[in-house]
Amino acid sequence: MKRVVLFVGGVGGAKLALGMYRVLPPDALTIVVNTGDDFWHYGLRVCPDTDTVLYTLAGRVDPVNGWGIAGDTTVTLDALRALGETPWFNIKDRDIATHLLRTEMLRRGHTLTQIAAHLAQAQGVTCRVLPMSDQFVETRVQTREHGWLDFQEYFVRHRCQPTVLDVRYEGAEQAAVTPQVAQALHTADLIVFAPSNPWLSIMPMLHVPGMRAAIAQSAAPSIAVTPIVEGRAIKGPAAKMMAEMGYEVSYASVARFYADFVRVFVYDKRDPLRELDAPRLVALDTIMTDEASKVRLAREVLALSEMV
Ligand code: FO1
Repeated sequence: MKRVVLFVGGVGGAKLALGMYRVLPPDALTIVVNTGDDFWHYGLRVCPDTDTVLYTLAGRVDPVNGWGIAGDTTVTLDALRALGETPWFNIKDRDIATHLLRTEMLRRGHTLTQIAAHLAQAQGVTCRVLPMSDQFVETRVQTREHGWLDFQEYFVRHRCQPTVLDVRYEGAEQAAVTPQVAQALHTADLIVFAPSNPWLSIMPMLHVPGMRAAIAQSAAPSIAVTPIVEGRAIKGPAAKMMAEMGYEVSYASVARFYADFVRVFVYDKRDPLRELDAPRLVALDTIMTDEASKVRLAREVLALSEMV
């Protein structure tokens, strides 16, 4: 049995996570989730990427948005509006229960890792879903128009419209790799980076002190999947951000990002093969529109581990 560690961000990463979850026995799969998008909102600790992965694997995710819970209601948001608030982040009623419980468990002294395990178990998710760290790390985005913004302010409030100048990961220096993540990497047979935004989803995880070393020290080879196809991001602001930060908007830029720690880079078969020294390039159909395509890509990525 191959033990796989999958690094994921939000909606795009959750698609490959679901494919892997369908293909692998649950104890062979560990999903490490970005928590750089986490923030406080109306006194609640919200962990969007953790919840997106859990709701997706539990079969509860809103199929239109790819985040939140299918069929959720907006009674609380409407009540807030009636009280004169203009909430810009759509936390709906059932989703709020998750944030309430997480916030209360934090108050009782539980770690993010323990809370994610509890939320997974309560929703019937049987693989391990591990936050990248138990310390709070918060991604901040420097924009031309508004200066430094919290990630969700940039992403949701300003709809990724401001021009990105820089990104930083606040609190990362004080964070640490959890024993659970370290153990999973130590015993892994394969490490996979999902098609998530390199700067907003993967980088926060790599900034946790010890994470790069744990990946490097693992005997497992690493494979990354492109989030950029035909010069466009499958989802989110990756392509726009890359252009604003001065990168060529192509899978080649993302492959270069991974060059020093990934052996194989999966680009999309719709794109031409480029000349790169490293990593080794493999073309697959990376577009995941339905469950069958998620399962197919997961199988094909796992099959690549035979050649790395
Ligand atoms: N994304 C939006 O674009 N608008 C929202 O109002 C929004 C609310 C939301 C609530 C809970 C949750 O878990 C995720 C939510 N997201 C929303 C998605 C989230 O901002 C992003 O998908 C990730 O942080 C990026 O990976």
